[in-house]
Amino acid sequence: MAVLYDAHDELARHRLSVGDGHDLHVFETGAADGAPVVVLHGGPGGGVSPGYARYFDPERYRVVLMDQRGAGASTPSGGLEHNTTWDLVGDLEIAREALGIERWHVFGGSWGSTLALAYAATHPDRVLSMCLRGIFLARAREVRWLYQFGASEVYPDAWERFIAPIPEGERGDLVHAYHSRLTGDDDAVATTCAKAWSVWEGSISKLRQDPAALARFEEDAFARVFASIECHYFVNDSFFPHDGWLLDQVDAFRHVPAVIVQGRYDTVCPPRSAWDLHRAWPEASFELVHAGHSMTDPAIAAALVRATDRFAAIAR
Ligand code: STX
Repeated sequence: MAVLYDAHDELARHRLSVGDGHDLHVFETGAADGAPVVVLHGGPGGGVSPGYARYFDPERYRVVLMDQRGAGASTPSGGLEHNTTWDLVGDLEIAREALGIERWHVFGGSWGSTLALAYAATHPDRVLSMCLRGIFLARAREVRWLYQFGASEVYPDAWERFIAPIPEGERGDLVHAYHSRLTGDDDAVATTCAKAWSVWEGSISKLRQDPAALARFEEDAFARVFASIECHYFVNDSFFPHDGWLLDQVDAFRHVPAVIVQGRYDTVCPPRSAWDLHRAWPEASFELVHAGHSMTDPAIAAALVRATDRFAAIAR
């Protein structure tokens, strides 16, 4: 991972009350006078880790990392009430203002790309650039691919473990079958299901599977938060007005400098979505690289760092 910058020193750490009982964990690294960038994590519900800062030159960027509602160290942990895409978009504005930032770069992969696009669609004047990876447009076809049929055919071994907690008669709609168990009264069942859900996604995200990286997905606490927030979003069509809504918003942010980095062998968010976005938004650079889904896959990491190095020069 020599392509990444060294770990950054922390500049500041905040707890930000955004209303509805939600408090967000936000921290900053890099240079206080650097170009501001906000890092949007995946899931939803995945949380950020300090390593996400390593995609930025610490001398040129002020990196803002935040755990979205219910995720990571934000509280209430795993909270599903008042937790929608539009709440997360609103939180970005609250955070931006609280930090005294007029406009910022936006960096996000997977669900982080979804949220970046939703934010740019509604607040295009606040976005200096967009660096998007492993594109997820939250369309029904993408959710179906990941949790019903598609990825199942590439990873039949991991899939067997994913469907194991659900009785055969309910496997025709796995997202809803999981949702009822993740939000049900039986704590032990909810934990078993959360781990199966979380491990499924963790098992298929890298071009070369790394057993060590799976450990986090297997932790009870992480799995409960990650699975329940993801499932909550996906049974609600990620709170978009209609399927494919993001693709219809491109005119709002077409002018924003952007790069789309996509792994050819991404089985979590297959390249169809990045391709559809590229077709709708040819102005954005498009890089289809030999990699899977994970931002740590070497070709993805290299492309992301090239992009952030380039965007650092954009005037605020
Ligand atoms: N969700 C894909 C996603 O955003 C459909 C995602 N997958 N794994 C992650 O995010 C983490 C690495 C952040 C846990």
